[in-house]
Amino acid sequence: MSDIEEQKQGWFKRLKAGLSKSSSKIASGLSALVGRKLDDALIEEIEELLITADLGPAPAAKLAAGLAKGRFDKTVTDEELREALAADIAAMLEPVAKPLVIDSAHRPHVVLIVGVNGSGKTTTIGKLARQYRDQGKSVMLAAGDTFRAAAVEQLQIWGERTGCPVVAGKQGADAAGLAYEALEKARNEGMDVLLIDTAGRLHNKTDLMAELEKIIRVIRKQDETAPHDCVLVLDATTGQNALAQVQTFKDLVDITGLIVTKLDGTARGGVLVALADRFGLPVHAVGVGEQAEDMRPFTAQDFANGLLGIEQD
Ligand SMILES: Nc1nc2c(ncn2[C@@H]2O[C@H](COP(=O)(O)OP(=O)(O)O)[C@@H](O)[C@H]2O)c(=O)[nH]1
Ligand SMILES: [Mg+2]
Repeated sequence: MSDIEEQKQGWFKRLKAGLSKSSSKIASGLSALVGRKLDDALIEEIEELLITADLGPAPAAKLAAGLAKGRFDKTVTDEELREALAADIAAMLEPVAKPLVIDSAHRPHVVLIVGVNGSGKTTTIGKLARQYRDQGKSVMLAAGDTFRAAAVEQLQIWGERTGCPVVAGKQGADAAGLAYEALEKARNEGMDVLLIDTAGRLHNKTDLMAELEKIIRVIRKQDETAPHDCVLVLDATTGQNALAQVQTFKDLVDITGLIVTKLDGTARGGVLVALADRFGLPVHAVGVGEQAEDMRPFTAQDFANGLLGIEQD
């Protein structure tokens, strides 16, 4: 096996382990249904199972109906159903599986990270920083969540861990001013990437919108093409609530893509299918743990196989 293949295998193992709660829910649900003829009643039960696994009503209906093609009135096996569902889910996810690409024409490429408190923004910044550092890029972090002192310290720790400079101010400092300062510094130092953390006080939507708009306005004074990406971080354990969060943030700022975290801690990995169906936003990566290396690229077939608990070679 080549190094790259070995690395891929490792990724898939970790993704599969991270998705084990979701896959065991779907797999055990399916195995309770097999050995029967695939009739309308069974199709409906499968549809319900997929809805309880957070895939969303529309995709669940589409997937269940898809199973009937060529199989109606036939006895189906567990494996057959899982393989067929994985293939159809992969086809649904394929269009949104897109990595967060750093454009070297931008110096730096500015990524604004948004999301509600606790969704995993700061941790995701640490993971992205590690990933880009491993690719040999220079990365600067901006502690734009100035609301809580702990948030600034947390980002500073990630900076130390990943060997990236952190621009931080005092607690309560103006987030936009800090973002401006960070961009100025990153430009002067010729950084490849600037990752900007933000606060996620969603209970005060007006304040949050004002803050995010101001950050964007001031960084555009230096680079009118920035931010080059605005990534919404979503916690998969919130299930269907993730859909509402996307809608809310889309109303506040121009979201360019998603990163979905905490897939290791939940049986709700199916929500990725619902998100893809509803919004069609790129999914750049998924979080499967709290460490810097616990982020996987989002690849449609791997994810679908992981979700259905299918072995992969
Ligand atoms: N299990 C797990 N925990 C995560 C993941 N991402 C973040 N966390 C944890 O979730 C909590 C909140 O994360 P944090 O990055 O501080 O969220 P923020 O408020 O959006 O910045 C922390 O305890 C993180 O360690 C993940 O992918 N898996
Ligand atoms: Mg944070």
